[in-house]
Amino acid sequence: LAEPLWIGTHAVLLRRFALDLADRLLDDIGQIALAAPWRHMVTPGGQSMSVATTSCGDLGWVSDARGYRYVHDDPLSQQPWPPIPRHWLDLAARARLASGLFTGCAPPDACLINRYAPGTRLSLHQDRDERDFSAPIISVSLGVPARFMWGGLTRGERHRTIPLEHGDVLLWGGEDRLRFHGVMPVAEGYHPRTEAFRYNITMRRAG
Ligand code: MD3
Ligand code: FE
Repeated sequence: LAEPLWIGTHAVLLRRFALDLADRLLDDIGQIALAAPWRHMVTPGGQSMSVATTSCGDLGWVSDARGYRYVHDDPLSQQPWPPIPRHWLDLAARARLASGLFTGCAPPDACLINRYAPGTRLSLHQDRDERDFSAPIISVSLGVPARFMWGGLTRGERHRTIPLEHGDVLLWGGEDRLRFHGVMPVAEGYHPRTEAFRYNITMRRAG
């Protein structure tokens, strides 16, 4: 396994950390999307997001004209989101151990899943809809690679560009928790397990 790459005092990239689990994670995502289908959330400003999303866990992230928030039920089905698979939580715990950080933190209770088609991007933003900023966010990248933008605590600050590939795990919290970040438009590509798509899982403590 590659050495942890520290990109902040409380942010670490574990390259290929989830590679041996990737097939299973993708199968799980397919199952989750049967119960909670992919959708394009509408921002409070009225724009439809190019990234398709779904969620699992006790809380799922939604956006509409009223704003961004976490909710217990999928607004499409009006049913609870599917649970976070046990082994996803195990993966999050192992990533935390590998980082040596965040040992006392509460486990994730929310998981946002993003799907990027070619040309899809996620513009620079902060994740601040969670109630608990002390717990880290753990992300897993799957499929077609992307260039991740890693910014500062203000929108105007210059950002670094970090390639994220199939199986890469990124976790961050503490003083890096409120950094601006985003994903550059995903290039046309092909991955044997995901074809033209990129998927990203982010496990969070929202409640
Ligand atoms: C650093 N997702 O879902 S994951 C998101 O690849 C999101 O789909 C991106 O940003 C994706 O909100 C990036 C890595 C990530 C996520 C949130 C962060 C890095 C972060 C929040 C603060 C700092
Ligand atoms: Fe984000």
